[in-house]
Amino acid sequence: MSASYFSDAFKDTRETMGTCPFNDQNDPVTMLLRFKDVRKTAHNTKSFSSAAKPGRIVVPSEVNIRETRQIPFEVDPPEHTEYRALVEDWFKRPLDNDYEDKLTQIVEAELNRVLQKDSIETISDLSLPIQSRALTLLLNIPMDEAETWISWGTHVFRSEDSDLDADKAFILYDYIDAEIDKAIAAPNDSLYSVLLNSEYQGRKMTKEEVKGVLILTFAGGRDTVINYLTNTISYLAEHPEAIEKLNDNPALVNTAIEEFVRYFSPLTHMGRVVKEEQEISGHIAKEDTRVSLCWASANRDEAVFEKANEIVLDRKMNPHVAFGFGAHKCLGATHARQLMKVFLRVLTDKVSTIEIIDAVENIEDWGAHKRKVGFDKLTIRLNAK
Ligand code: HEM
Ligand code: EMZ
Repeated sequence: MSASYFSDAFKDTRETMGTCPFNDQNDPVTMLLRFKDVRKTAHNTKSFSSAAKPGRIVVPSEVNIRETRQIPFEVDPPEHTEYRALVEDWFKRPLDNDYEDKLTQIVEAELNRVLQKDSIETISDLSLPIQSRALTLLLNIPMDEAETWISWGTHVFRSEDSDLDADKAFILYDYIDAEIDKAIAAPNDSLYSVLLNSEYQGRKMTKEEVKGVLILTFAGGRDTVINYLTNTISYLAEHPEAIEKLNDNPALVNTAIEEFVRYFSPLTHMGRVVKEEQEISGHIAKEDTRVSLCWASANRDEAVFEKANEIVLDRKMNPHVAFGFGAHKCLGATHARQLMKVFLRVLTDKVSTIEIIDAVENIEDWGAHKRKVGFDKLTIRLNAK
């Protein structure tokens, strides 16, 4: 089996049942696997709520490691709409030419650095540094701040031994508290200060609300982006002809970034708490139980995607839900897409072939289903043009 093959882990259950139970820390969740059900449920924020106890809509649940509500992620309309409006424009800044130029400089510098080496470990030597440095642009803070985040490792809530690591999570929470206090003492042009100056329902945002936005910005955009970059490298290593095609045809990059994110679906699923009992593909979703929207399964649904298990770089119709669907669709998607585009452009410009030396897969365990989401390690050699 090749390193860049990511199987459709939910295929049989999606086709025969449509849903499947997963026992998460005694708060069971029913995973919704069909594209149609995932979109319909994501759209119905009245019956399927995100505004539960903080951490409860995440699978595995984070109720034991977090009290701060992530904003706007763990809020329902109409409150969600007002919070989201406060940050929407800020999260569109990646479309500015200046932002794209700076992203290009970051990716070029990182690739130039690793091209000098005989071999590299993709996650620690390339994906994590690029993700972290790029995030300083989104927060509008000095680039050297990324060194601190790089030292934290890949996932802010996870460690080698455990999916939910409270000690590690508190490193991030304490860091954000300190940064908020710094921005109060010396206001600047960063996201921290912009949020501290924003008004929600006619009053200033509280420190706790600002912290909720920042935790989400750090957590939501970290291992998703790292897996995207790393998994794309594994594909290009095993499909060297794609490197040339992408380099010769800039328009192909636009469809390729969507296809990679569909195929890899870096965020497997996200939960909702049932507010009003509903039936979904034969499952009776009872009040106060959880369902999850399985983006990864929906994105391989053959009722919607032809050749769903293949990467088709120029796929024309691609209504994937890798960035979610409806009110909560990913706020970081503009940043992620710009980074993915720049990354493909710069990489295919500088590199002719990529050799995989060693690959250790990262397999998520969803009970009956084991899903490859990325790598724990991907050692490669990059051959410069
Ligand atoms: C929401 C995926 C990158 C910030 C979401 C959702 C998905 C998703 C599926 C919907 C969650 C739901 O409906 O409950 C991804 C993927 C990424 C990515 C696959 C990378 C390839 C980022 C980045 C950031 C970010 C880089 C910011 C730094 C957010 C935020 C929300 C969100 C703030 C919540 C929006 C809301 O509730 O209104 N993301 N994300 N994401 N994402 Fe991302
Ligand atoms: C939460 C989530 C956000 C959660 C849109 O997704 O990403 C997960 O990786 C985090 O663990 O807390 O931020």
